[in-house]
Amino acid sequence: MAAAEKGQAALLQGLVVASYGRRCLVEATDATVLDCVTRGKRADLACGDRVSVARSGPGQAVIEAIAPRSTLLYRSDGYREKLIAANVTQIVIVVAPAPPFHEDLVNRCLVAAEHGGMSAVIALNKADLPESAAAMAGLELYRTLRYRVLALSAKHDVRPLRPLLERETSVLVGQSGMGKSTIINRLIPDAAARTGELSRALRSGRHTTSHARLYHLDAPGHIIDSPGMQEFGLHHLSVEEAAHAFVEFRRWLGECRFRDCRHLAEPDCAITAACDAGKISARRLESYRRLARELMRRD
Ligand SMILES: Nc1nc2c(ncn2[C@@H]2O[C@H](COP(=O)(O)OP(=O)(O)OP(=O)(O)O)[C@@H](O)[C@H]2O)c(=O)[nH]1
Ligand SMILES: [Mg+2]
Ligand SMILES: [Zn+2]
Repeated sequence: MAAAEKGQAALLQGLVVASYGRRCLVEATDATVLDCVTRGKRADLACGDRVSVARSGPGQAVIEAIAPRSTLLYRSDGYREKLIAANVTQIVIVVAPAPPFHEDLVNRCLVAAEHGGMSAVIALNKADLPESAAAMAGLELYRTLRYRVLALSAKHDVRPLRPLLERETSVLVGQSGMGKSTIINRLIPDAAARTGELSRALRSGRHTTSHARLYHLDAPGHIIDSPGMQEFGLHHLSVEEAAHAFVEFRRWLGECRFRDCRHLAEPDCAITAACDAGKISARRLESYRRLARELMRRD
């Protein structure tokens, strides 16, 4: 009786395909898309969340529960957290030769992937541009760290990326203007129509993405487009966790003179020694140190 009154029999399972604060679009298991609101002030849903919803009107529902997440990708600065995507298995970091990309941002995306238990791929888009050879040379470093690095041109051919997406839930992340949405439009024909509608509605020549959006691939797998970012705050990490997320540091961690070494300027630091010996790239160590100093200012 109580259960029937609460309408529990009518609960539907679904997948959050877009999230806008307290509102989100949920694709139910019967493929209908419902415009949903959360209860109370709850606004912590992310694209990719699995939810239970109760219908509240035609095409509308209320979120009743969020299933435990296997992964959660998010940023955090000193003040707030920004959820990017839930339940993704893989992060595709999209970079391009132009506009120039920031290596620190790539490193921070990799740190977030390592810390969050997701695999990471680096995709150099706009391979049709002449500057792409130099950009690819700069990315060789990541190959030596055993990350997958590939080149593609969303304008011409996204095939190099396809096999990596099958059976994964991937999220495209990176700076604005790298071509994430162009890649999505190439992969998902239906997506192009949707972004086209949006830009016609807004009558802005710009197509910059404002919210994450999940799409289904024609093969098994899902892909999430996300808004471009300039910074990737990692204030939810400790300095130790940050060091551990630089994969090539791991074999030396624990070998410094001081047990609480932060690998900045301490004497007999195994990480500094490994860098001096050419085993760790100075670019990566500097990037780690910028992150560590930022986290220490927070503390
Ligand atoms: N030459 C070239 N230009 C491209 C390619 N892919 C995308 N672009 C261009 O790059 C610009 C930005 O592309 P978007 O797909 O909107 O970039 P985005 O990463 O989604 O940007 P945000 O949504 O702001 O994060 C557009 O003018 C695209 O036409 C490519 O492979 N080659
Ligand atoms: Mg975009
Ligand atoms: Zn050290």
